[in-house]
Amino acid sequence: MVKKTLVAATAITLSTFALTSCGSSDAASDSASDDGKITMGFAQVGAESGWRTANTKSIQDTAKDEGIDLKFTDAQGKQENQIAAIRSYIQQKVDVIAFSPVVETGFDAVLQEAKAADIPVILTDRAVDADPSLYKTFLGSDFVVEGERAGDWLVENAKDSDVNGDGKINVVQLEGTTGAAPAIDRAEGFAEKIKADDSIEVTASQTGDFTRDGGKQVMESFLQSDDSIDVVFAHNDDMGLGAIEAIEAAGLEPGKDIKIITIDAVKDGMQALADGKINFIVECNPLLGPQLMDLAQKVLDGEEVPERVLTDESTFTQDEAKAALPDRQY
Ligand code: GYE
Repeated sequence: MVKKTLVAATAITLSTFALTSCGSSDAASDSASDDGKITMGFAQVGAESGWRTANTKSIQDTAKDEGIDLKFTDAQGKQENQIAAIRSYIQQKVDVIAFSPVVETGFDAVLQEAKAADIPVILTDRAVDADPSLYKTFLGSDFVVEGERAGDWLVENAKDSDVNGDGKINVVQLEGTTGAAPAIDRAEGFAEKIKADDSIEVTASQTGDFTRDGGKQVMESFLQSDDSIDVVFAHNDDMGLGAIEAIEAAGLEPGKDIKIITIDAVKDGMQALADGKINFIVECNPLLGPQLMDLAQKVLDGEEVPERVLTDESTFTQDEAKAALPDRQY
C-alpha cells in the first residue's frame, strides 16, 4: 500500500511509489501490504450492457498489466451496493478509490468519508452532482455532446426519417437508468438539437434501464399504443437492440419502417448498423482503463490533474460501421 498521507503531510511531490511506500510510520502500520503497489478499489455499476462489459475488461486488464492491485465490485445497478463497496474500500485503506456512479445524486456522505480518510476518489464514466472538491477528477465522455450528435443527425436526415410520410417525425425515446448522468445528459443534448426542426417531436419517453430486455419491453408497449412511430432514439446500443427485437416481432423492418439511432458503438450495435437495422450510432468509448490508471498514478504522486478528462469519440453511419467492424475491439 502506498502512503499518500506522507504526500499530504509534507506537501512534496514524490517521484516513485517505492519512495512513498517507505515513508510515514503511522501510515505504515495501517497498510494491508507494503509492497509499493497501488491498491485501487473500483465500484462498478453492474453488467447491464455490452459497453459496461468492455469497460470492466479495460479496467481489469490495465490494472493487471500495470501491476495495480485492483479490488473490484459489481453493484448490480444498485446505488446502496456501490456505497457499501466504497465504505469497505475506505475501511481497507486502499490507496485510491474509483467508481462509475449509478446515479448522479446521493453520494455526498460517502465522498465526505473518503475525503476524511484522505483517500483520493476518481470518478470514471459517469458524473455525480456533488461538491467537486470531494473528488480529484472526472474521466469520461461528454454525454450532452453525444445527445447533440444524435439530434444533429436526425435534423440532417429529417426527410428520410419521416417514414410515415405525414410531415411529422414522431420519435420515441428509450432512456437510460433514471437519474444516471448519461440518461439525463443524452436526453438534454438531443432535445436541444431537435428544436431546430418543428416537425420532429419526442412523443413518448421511458426508461429501459440501459438493458436489452428493458429496451425490448418498453418498445413493445410503445408499439402497442402508437402506430405512427418514425424513429427510436435509444440511449445505448443494448436498448436499441432490444427495440429491434420488438419491432421485428411486430412484423416491421427496423432501420426502414422505423429508423433507429443509438449511442455506444459496441460490436453488436455496430453489426446491426452494418446490417441496416440501426441507422446511426454515436460512439461512447468504454476503454477507460489506461487513462484511469494513469490518473491514479499522477494523483498518488501528488501531481496536479485536470478536474475533467474527456475521452475522444466519433459517430458512425452504416457505411462507416462496415469499414470499422473488422478492427472493432469491443
Ligand atoms: O452508454 C451504457 C451503459 O455510463 C456511458 O452505461 C455509460 C453508459 C453506456 O450501461 O451502455
